Amino acid sequence: MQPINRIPSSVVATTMLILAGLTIPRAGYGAIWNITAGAESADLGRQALAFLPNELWIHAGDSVTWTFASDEPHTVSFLTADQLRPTVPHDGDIITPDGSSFDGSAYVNSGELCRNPALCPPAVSNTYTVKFPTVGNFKLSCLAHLYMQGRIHVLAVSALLPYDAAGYEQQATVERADLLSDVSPLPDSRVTALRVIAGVGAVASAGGGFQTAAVMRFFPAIITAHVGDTVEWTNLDAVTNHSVTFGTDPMTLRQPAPIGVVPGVNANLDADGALHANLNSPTDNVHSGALWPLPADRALNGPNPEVDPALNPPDLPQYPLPVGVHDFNQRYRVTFTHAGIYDYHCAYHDNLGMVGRVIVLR
Ligand SMILES: [Cu+2]
Repeated sequence: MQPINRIPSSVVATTMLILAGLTIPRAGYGAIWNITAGAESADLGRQALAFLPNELWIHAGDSVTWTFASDEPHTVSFLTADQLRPTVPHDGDIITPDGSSFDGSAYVNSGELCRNPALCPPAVSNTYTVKFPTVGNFKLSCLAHLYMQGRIHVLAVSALLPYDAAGYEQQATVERADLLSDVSPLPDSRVTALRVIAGVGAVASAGGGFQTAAVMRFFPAIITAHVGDTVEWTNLDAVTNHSVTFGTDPMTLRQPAPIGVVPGVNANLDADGALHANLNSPTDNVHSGALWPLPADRALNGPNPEVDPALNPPDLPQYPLPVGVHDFNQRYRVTFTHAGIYDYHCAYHDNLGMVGRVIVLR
């Protein structure tokens, strides 16, 4: 073997550059990984509330660009370890600039973005990029949807990555197809003449956390009743809130309106806890408030004693509850006192085509 000082320095330099190029993965130079947030059917009724794929292994120094692919808005948000989920995810929240870095020390949040930026003001783009300068495993959350999560595993530049871009594309395609066909839109046995399903949805899980499949439709969309009949709506979605809204949207969507104040258009509680409104005319305004699925029970005494408390969260994985879920109910009833055509909508998802009609005959 020749001593290295016998080799011209230019040859050594060139050889080292070639070796460097061969042994250091390209991603080490700051690769950008392109994935998507959200997916929807052509009619917008089926929504995948998911990061696709929801788990990614990258190198320190790499960036991830999410393209928002649905009319339903989502956020790309990285909370710090001790940070609680913001109370108001949609409005007035801190938004960090496109291209922000996340290393676990400071909050990064895209704000609500969607496929068409014009539908998600003040957004001007349907992409958001986050740079990951340091090694770590980071949880990704959508602040608009509680059960929409992901994980970004940031590895040392020398580490081998398990998947390439094509591999992630394949995973995303499978997860997308699965979520967009996940729930049955019409469980026939539960629909009778005067009962309407206000949305169906299910929570699924992938390696990086929760994903949600939701069908944002009323089933059936058109229903015929007679004067004096009561129609009942039930939200069958595991986590997505919907509303039954006749007329104009109130200022606060979460609260029912009006309640006990407008003669003839009152919304009162039935004995079984369901809100119940009376409608006299298609021009009356009534709003169910957010119809939420009932939350699971909280765990007694916090940690499971069989598990090291230091390793076990104090509550079940579903908790803490999203702030503000205290006025939930899943059911709403309306009695129609006059004939007419009554159009209604979900105040949260009418932009996706979640609308319905009750034809009231004499
Ligand atoms: Cu809805």
